[in-house]
Amino acid sequence: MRLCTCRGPELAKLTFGFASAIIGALMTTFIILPTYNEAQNLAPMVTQLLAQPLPDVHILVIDDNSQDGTGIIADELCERYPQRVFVMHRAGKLGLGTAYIAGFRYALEHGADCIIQMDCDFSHSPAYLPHFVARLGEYDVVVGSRYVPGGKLDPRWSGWRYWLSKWANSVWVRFILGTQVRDATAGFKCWSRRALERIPLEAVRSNGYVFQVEMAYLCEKLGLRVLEYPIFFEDRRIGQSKMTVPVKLEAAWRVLEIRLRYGGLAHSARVEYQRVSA
Ligand SMILES: Nc1nc2c(ncn2[C@@H]2O[C@H](COP(=O)(O)OP(=O)(O)OP(=O)(O)O)[C@@H](O)[C@H]2O)c(=O)[nH]1
Ligand SMILES: [Mg+2]
Repeated sequence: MRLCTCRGPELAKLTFGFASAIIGALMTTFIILPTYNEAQNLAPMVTQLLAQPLPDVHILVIDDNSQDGTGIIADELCERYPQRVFVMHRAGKLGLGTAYIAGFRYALEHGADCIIQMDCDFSHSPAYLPHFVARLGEYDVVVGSRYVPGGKLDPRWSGWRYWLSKWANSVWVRFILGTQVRDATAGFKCWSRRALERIPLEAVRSNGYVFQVEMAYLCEKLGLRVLEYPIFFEDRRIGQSKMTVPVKLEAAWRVLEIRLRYGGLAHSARVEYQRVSA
């Protein structure tokens, strides 16, 4: 006699598919894509995003007057996908932080239930989106994390870059701010409306890459339920990084500034990570 062999993985997949279908079907999702010189990445990225099984999805491109014509491509995409793709043109390179704040406000004003922030260089794979959205019933924020079990960095990263990122997350930010999240600099996040409504966006001042850290810190300070979901972080395929050494140094000292501005972290952090099946 054969006992019912455990169909755990299939059952989990089915349950996940069902939950994701239900949650996804009810949600209006806005994807915020800040761009600066992403002419070769933008159109393929939008195509892949629209191919994801998310029914009511809108993409907002926030372009800072890119010199390589990204803004013109964004306008063409708006025409090709009316009511799906939108573009906000800004006068110049005004920074990632203000781009995201503007995008969050726009999404909230236009009825978003779920707001996704991601890079436009394929470091953040669109394939994760349905998985993130499906978890917003239980969590307020889902973070695409490189530093939880199952998460992975592109092996093409140099040892120096790997070390610096790991040190910034595991030592510097944790030590200064006392945060629990393992990938505090993650730029791939899925926010529920209720989470962004609780964060005082007008108080968020970081504009460069440390914006991600300030938002992660506020999530914990406010006791939002955060899930770190392991991702494979691929190095950008085309185009140039805007992450120069001065930008990195500025980010490091700005962590101190966040600490001074908000004071000590109240013990309200509720961070978990998605366990991956072996
Ligand atoms: N609107 C706007 N977008 C920006 C700005 N700076 C960077 N971006 C975009 O933000 C995303 C992240 O920038 P990246 O240059 O990839 O920086 P990064 O991901 O930290 O660095 P890499 O790991 O080297 O790719 C990309 O989609 C950029 O085009 C800015 O000042 N304004
Ligand atoms: Mg990038």
